[in-house]
Amino acid sequence: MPADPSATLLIDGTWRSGTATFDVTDPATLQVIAQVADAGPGEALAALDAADKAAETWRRTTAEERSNALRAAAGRIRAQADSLAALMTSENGKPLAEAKGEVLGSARMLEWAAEEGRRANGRTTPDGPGGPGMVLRVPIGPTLAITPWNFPASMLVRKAGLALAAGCPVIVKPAEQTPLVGTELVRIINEAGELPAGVLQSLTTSRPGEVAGALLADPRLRKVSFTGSTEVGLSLLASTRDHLRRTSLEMGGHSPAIVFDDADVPATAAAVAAAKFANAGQSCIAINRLFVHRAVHEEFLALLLEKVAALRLGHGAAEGTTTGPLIDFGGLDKVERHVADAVKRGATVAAGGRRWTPEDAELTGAFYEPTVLTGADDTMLISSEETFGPVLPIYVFDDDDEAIERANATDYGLAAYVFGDGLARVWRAVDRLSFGVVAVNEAFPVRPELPFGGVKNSGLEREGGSEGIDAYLETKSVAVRL
Ligand code: TXE
Repeated sequence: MPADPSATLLIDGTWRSGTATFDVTDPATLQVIAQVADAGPGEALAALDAADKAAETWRRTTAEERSNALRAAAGRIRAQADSLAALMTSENGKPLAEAKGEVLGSARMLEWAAEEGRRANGRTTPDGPGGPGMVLRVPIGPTLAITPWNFPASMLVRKAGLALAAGCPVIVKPAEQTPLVGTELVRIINEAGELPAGVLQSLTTSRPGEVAGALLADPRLRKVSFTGSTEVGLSLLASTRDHLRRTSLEMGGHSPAIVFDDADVPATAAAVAAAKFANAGQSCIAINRLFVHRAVHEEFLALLLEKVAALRLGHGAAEGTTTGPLIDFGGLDKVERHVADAVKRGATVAAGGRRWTPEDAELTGAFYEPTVLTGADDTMLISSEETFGPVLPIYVFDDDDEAIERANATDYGLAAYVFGDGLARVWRAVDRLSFGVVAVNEAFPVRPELPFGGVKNSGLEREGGSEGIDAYLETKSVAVRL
């Protein structure tokens, strides 16, 4: 750690304090746990100057050198997984085991980026009039990564790792609620990878609009990669009206899950509970609408309710906690609004359905009980808006086509889940679901080797897979006359 713990701005190879700081709080207790530097537009532009200078240096390193740097960083992250997880839990609230899983997943993503960056091959074309043609893949240039609070390690490492592997300098801007683990990861990647100044930089700020605004107004910024709300994502896209630049957006989802009547019901109940209630439901791929075939509905519900009854709310760092608080009371209000609307329109609360009142008086955060609603229908708010909380509405269906059609009836298109055994039936659903990611009998469809991202209003471009590297490369065609 540096002498001044609020020196959280990494600009041009030096850790700096800002002219001001802002507080970071533990969402379970609402206690202030740290103060970090509050960057403004001036610091943002200093970072862009350094990134612009570093772009040529970084591009000229070999793919192997970049790969080695990322691999070294991944090893260091693995070695420090416990302390990074504790830091994440303190600012995000998720249980330690989930936080550690996310840290280790981030190391795997870096390792993937390290490997895949070495395979960013172009191609040659057959002879034209005077000779062959070549298709080169070249780094885009300085990039900005704007990341959310719900997965503060994996979102940041995914974007930064893929950018660095492709040969692009990257400025990361972690969410204001969770700047600590992101800053620590930047420190580790920078040190372990021995990165040249300006290649990886970090801006903590409570004024994301101003900081991003300064960078977006500058044509030297060649790419922005964003995960967060639809509103902010669309504003980033609008900024390309003045300076056209590549934009990767991941703006949430409204994931359906379909449970066919030939599914392994106990395994499906366990997978659905895991996919829904991880991170207290605050995930862009959390199941938001669960369609269950009438023939297995009763058996499934009983098993699901057992799983939900076993969940334990509490401080993420406490032994046995499975479910932490929501990030803030704004998130809680939205959850309450959705549940009240569903109940008013005829849904039944089968589990939860209210704020959690802990015995421990220190737990003053926004806790909400894991909730299951039965008798949901497509008119409810919860059926069209992303809840981003621990609430699972169940819809009963009789016919596969009907379930697929209702599952597709959303403006979002990030992830969908299918549970069943018959290959043809499952395949038909996979084929017809309009989503960027489809999970088959699987609770966690995120793997480094699979491109992650959505269609429709869920976003643009992909992270992970070879597509994840492509997102940081431009194509340059060379026509040769010999
Ligand atoms: O998102 P914001 P919030 C959804 C989810 C949630 C809602 C609001 O439904 O309830 O969005 O969450 C930065 N210019 N998701 O308010 O504000 C901000 O600092 C540039 C889905 O937290 O979009 C942070 O780094 N950047 C989701 C990032 O954008 C700006 C994850 C996300 O914050 C900015 C999070 C601006 N004007 C929320 N304003 C997912 N896809 O998983 C804010 N930011």
